[in-house]
Amino acid sequence: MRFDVITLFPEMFCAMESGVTGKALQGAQAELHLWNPRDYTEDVHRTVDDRPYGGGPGMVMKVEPLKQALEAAREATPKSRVIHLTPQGQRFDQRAAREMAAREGIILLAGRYEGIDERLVECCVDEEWSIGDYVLSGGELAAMVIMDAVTRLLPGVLGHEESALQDSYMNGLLDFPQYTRPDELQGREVPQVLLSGDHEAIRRWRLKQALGRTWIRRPDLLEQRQLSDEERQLLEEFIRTHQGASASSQEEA
Ligand code: 6GU
Repeated sequence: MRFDVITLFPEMFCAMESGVTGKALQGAQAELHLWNPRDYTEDVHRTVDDRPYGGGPGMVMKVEPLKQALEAAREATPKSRVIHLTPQGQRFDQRAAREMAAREGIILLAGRYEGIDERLVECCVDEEWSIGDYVLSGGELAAMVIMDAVTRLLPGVLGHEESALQDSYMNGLLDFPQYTRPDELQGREVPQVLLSGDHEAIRRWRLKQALGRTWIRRPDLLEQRQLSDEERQLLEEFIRTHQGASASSQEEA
């Protein structure tokens, strides 16, 4: 998959060279092309910002260099849709990541300052996405979040062991807890079932933990998801032991 990013800070994207995204960029699975509006300026100061009509604090990205950079990217990859990263966009989630991973490429437009001219959005942007309800200083980190989430879903990027199918959210639940050596750490033991070698018991325990955690921490995710008979039964067991445990801790208190 091809990622084209329009950014005033191309050097930030060296972060993509590490880990899973780095491996995908080295292999044939992902490609990254960076387009800097500053390279499309024509004045001696290479100006990339401009004053907002109507006044007020802050600056807006200067139209002409941004438009030129965007047009150059679109020419290089005509089938890719242009995605503007903005807190005003739709909320990005795992479903959006899966959908984007099926595309040949995307052009990610990372705004800076107070944003970009609305007429550029109207003429040249196909989609607007946000990564959450907080304000970042620019779209670059959001672009990298999307690149990471999408890249790990591309065929051949994750090995068998770390398959994305097992991830949190792929099944609509939070992940179960993980443990590694030693089997006792500061008086805390690894749950016995994980040492038992009973794969079916381990599967059921992990599913129960995933359901229980989701019930406690993200009940909204459970409301969006149908439970199988087995899942419903495991969650009921979890809730019973959870309520038993919190009742006895209240007695102690
Ligand atoms: Cl996409 N951009 C900016 N500047 N801030 C954000 C965001 C995007 N998503 C969440 N906060």
